[in-house]
Amino acid sequence: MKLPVEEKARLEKLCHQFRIDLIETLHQRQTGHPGGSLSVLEILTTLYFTQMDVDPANPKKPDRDRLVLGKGHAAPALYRVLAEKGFFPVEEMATLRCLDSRLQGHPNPLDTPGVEITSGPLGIGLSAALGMALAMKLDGLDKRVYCVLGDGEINEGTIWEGLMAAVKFKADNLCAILDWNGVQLDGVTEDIMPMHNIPERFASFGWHVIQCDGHDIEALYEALETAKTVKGVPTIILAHTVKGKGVSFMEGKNAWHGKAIDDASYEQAMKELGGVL
Ligand SMILES: Cc1ncc(C[n+]2csc(CCOP(=O)(O)OP(=O)(O)O)c2C)c(N)n1
Ligand SMILES: [Mg+2]
Repeated sequence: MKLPVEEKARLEKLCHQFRIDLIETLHQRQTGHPGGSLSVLEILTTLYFTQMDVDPANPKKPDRDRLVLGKGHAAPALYRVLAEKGFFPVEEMATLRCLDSRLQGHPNPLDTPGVEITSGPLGIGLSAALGMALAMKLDGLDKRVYCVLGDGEINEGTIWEGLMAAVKFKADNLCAILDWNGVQLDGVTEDIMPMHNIPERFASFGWHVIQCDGHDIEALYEALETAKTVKGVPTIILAHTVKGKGVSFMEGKNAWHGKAIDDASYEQAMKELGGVL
């Protein structure tokens, strides 16, 4: 199935607006994680606007698809997409990380409508997502669980335990998406902990592996559509992305992993994105 051209254009425009809005919020609040939020935007947007069955009016309806943001530090991107879906007002983004705000630095399902599980400690998301996927099967629900992982996050041993278990339990309603931006908090992922042959590694654990451009909404859509047809094993989409995507001086730079945006950088970023200062 093809994504209609108008829908693709609409979602691309949305992602551009999300980039501007995130720079605005993170500058205003002087906190947050720009790099990993900018790299995951198309992934989250494609999931929420072309795939997932969720209802902002009834966030806990039992027969829903679920998303686990393993790389929980990209919460600002998740919040912006959830706000656009209607889970809470977009204006609430201005309260990011304020005391008593529903939008904390890492996702919290007790406070934030649309958030499924706490994440932040890297490595816990995949196993949690697997538990949800298996529970859905036990409940006879034909729904899916998506788990977005960072490429630094997959250094964690718990990820590899989850990968094994998902194959053993034939969790074909589980789809992981790797935000493969090549950079983590303090450097290039291949330097911090070399993980050669990433596609072969996942395949050798028994997962169905798909690769695509993680900033190309059509490619993501097609990968997600294909994943739904894979039976008997879970699928991982290795989405090639750029950390800090869209802001030249942030792209590929671990320095922008979790840095507050100063005034000069804010002005430069807004100029590049065509945002209003
Ligand atoms: C268990 C654990 N160890 C360390 C950290 C600190 N930390 C937060 S983000 C991050 C790097 C994550 O890199 P990656 O998964 O590649 O994320 P992205 O590049 O998408 O931002 C680290 C080490 C953490 N949150 N959890
Ligand atoms: Mg990374």
